[in-house]
Amino acid sequence: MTKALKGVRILDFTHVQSGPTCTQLLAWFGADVIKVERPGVGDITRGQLQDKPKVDSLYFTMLNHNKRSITLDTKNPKGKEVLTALIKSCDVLVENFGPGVLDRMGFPWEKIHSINPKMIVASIKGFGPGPYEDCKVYENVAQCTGGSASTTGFRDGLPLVTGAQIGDSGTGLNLALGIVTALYQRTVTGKGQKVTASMQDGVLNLARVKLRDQQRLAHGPLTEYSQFGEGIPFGDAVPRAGNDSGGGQPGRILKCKGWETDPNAYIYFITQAAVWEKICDVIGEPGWKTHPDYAKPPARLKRLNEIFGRIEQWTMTKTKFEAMDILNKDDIPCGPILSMKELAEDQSLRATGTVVEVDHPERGKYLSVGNPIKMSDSPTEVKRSPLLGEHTDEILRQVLGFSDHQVKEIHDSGALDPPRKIAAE
Ligand code: CAO
Repeated sequence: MTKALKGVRILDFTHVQSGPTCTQLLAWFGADVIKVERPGVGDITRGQLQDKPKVDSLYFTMLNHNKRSITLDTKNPKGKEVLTALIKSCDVLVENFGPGVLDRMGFPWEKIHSINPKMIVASIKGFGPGPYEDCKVYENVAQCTGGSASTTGFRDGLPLVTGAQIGDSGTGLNLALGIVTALYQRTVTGKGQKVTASMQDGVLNLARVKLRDQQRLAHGPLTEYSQFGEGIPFGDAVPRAGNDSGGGQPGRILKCKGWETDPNAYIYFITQAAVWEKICDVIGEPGWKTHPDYAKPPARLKRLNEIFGRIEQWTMTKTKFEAMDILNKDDIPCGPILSMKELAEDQSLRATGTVVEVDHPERGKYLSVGNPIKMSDSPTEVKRSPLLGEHTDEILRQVLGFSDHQVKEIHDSGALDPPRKIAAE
């Protein structure tokens, strides 16, 4: 079976997390992804959060599957020649360098476009044009500046960052979509274009419902927030709403059997209006089906603490999985809080390839998250990440067509070695 992006070649200048998630997805769809890394160092994540000495970290291996690695000093004159050849033979250049790095390297958009007018140049930056455009950005900076942190956490606590990497992996997804869209447009125009995705924009896009609430606030309190039922006035900005649901159906995280010792013995429970009567039966409050204080959603909004307190009395008598089974029989929306341990051991996620075991020559077997997007005609095989520079000669010869003599010249030039330190005079 063929792969959707077979024949597309990517010059992958990405590092850390945001960019590599994008190119990993493209590689899973079949693109030939050539990761260009600094000689001797490589992507900095190879050596970060290492669990085994001198072995590529899980941080790196889990973000760089299915790619080939070439080391190249792009500040060396011969290195620049090799980079120019790569630009000529690739369809897309993807980068998430700090602002201005590509220009300082001597490869601004205009130059790349003149070398290869069909090339798509795709970039992730922390911010779009504006006061912060020159700033370097990491995940939590994006969460804080994109509206996520100010709306996450409890009203009386600090702003919180989430564990899901919405700034990095979220923006990587946006860029991947931009790239395939530009590839599609190129089939009509024959031209490349610039594609940019900023991490602040990406986070704000995911925090869209909170911008919705910001505008609703001008017309009165946000009645589905617990704060409303508690009689606490709203300020002029959307507050943190704890575990309240972001939609129109009130929800909460509730304790389940074992919560005293298990930090994940909880379930998310949604009091969807359509199944309210079933909820009343399950928790043993049939009288609430007709009682004017509970029967209709607007009446319940003022009593969410009391209602969820009563539901929790019931969930505490069940494990999260027992509660899930019982509630799902009645179509009551809920979800157990699954730990990473439980997800790692989940056999259904293994069966779909969402959790995969990968073998690596230096670290042995490890688990990774596979392709979250499933296509019936472009299946994903997850292949281990490359060692630093593992494919340098292969790329010089097979992709760029350099002769033995030329390859020797490139080696002799120092373009494939770490820059030599010049002794102080
Ligand atoms: N050969 C020679 N030099 C190379 C090279 C190569 N193959 N690859 C990279 N370099 C050089 C660059 O040219 C640059 O040099 P100058 O600063 O002298 O021009 C240098 O490496 C550093 O690049 P950088 O600014 O991208 O890296 P950093 O570690 O200082 O910053 C980061 C990292 C992530 C903060 C920054 O890249 C950034 O803001 N990126 C955009 C936002 C982003 O993607 N953030 C997500 C990070 S994951 O949380």
